[in-house]
Amino acid sequence: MKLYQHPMSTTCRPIIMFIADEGLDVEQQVVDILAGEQYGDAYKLVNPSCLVPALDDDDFPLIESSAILKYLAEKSGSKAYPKDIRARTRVNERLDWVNTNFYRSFGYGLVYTQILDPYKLTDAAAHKAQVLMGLSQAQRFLAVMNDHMLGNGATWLAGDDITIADYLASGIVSVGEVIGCTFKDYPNIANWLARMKARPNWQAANGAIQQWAEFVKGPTYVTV
Ligand SMILES: N[C@@H](CCC(=O)N[C@@H](CS)C(=O)NCC(=O)O)C(=O)O
Repeated sequence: MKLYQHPMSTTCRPIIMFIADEGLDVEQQVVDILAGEQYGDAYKLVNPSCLVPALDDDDFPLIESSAILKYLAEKSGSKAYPKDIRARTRVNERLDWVNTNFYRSFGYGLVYTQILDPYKLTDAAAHKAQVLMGLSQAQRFLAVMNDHMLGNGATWLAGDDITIADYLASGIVSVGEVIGCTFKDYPNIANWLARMKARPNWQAANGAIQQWAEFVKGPTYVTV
């Protein structure tokens, strides 16, 4: 089994950490997305969308971080993807929510509009409005995660134990650290992220966040 990944990628880091935490035997190949390797003919055969991650399990190709996490967890019988129908559906629900509402508003709306050129409007006034709109949408969904999903003393996003929803979500929440987010108004999120960061494989799987932060250091960013 082979994972095509890049260590800075928001959607690869959760899989890299899950593989490490579960001790899975998965070969990993870095696709240099900073140099455009994802658009080369060789990688297009792996993922025609030219994005990482992608998995190849004995000629079964799979793209999409959420699907890859589910596949690896199911195949390895991981407790992080419970078998009980309601518990599993709760995990699926959280994964969908994180991957759509939350990633769109926080990742694409607030973070990427400030540090990734393809997502920035070029007109300065329009860009400012774009970031403020991202901020307001991000705040809306951060409040849901903080007050509802992680409210009432919840330790993890989808029940009493860590699940693959926590892996995916922590990859996305932590990309906020690239622009200096501290989540000070969202203490339940900050504490949950600290729990994820205390896990032994966090730094090895997510260390590239600091590298990315160094690359984009300088401007004052709009943060939460
Ligand atoms: N929905 C996809 C998103 C994958 C994605 O956006 N990957 C980014 C890295 S986080 C990428 O490969 N970017 C390269 C590019 O846009 O050229 C997933 O969850 O796997």
